[in-house]
Amino acid sequence: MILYYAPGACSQACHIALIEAGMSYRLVKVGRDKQTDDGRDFKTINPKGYTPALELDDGTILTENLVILAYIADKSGKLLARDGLDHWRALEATAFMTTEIHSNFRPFFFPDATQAEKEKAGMMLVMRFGTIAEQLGDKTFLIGAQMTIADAYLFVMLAWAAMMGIAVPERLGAYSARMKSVPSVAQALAEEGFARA
Ligand SMILES: N[C@@H](CCC(=O)N[C@@H](CS)C(=O)NCC(=O)O)C(=O)O
Repeated sequence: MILYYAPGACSQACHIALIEAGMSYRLVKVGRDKQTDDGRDFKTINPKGYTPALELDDGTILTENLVILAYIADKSGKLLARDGLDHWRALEATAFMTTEIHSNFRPFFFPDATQAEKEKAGMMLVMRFGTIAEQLGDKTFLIGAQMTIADAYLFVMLAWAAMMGIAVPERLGAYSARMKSVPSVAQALAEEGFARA
């Protein structure tokens, strides 16, 4: 499998998940110019033009973080309870990451966004991270004692919050620091060129 990624982008959640799941993968980096580091036009691979994209062994391309994460969980039997409420809670949390958290970061990456748009999105993010902190409570991971696909996504969203100066509850700061020591997270960071903090 090939994961098309950009360093530090939301594709990092899939990267962490692939490692945690123990699946074999190859990384292909996509630049801002939409060229892959092996010299291809990324839009011929994913016409949507964004990462992550996962190329399966038969050449099929899967896109959308939520779907790629669910695919990795399904194929590996890891990172998502097979059934029971924890299965649905993990999917619920992953959908929350994509629709309520990730989407509110857009103005921070969009060069034409106004200050007012950034402030509004920032307020939403503070509220959404508050909800996540409540859900985390005293647990090690968001859903319980086991890491799930929602944690892989949350880790990346918290890194973005730190980068953009979005204040998050202390509990999430501690969670993020803990996650950095999880071997799959540390490996993904190293493979994407981030020195271990
Ligand atoms: N709906 C997509 C959004 C993915 C996305 O926003 N990717 C960003 C990186 S975090 C990207 O590649 N942006 C560059 C672009 O859209 O041109 C998903 O959930 O996977």
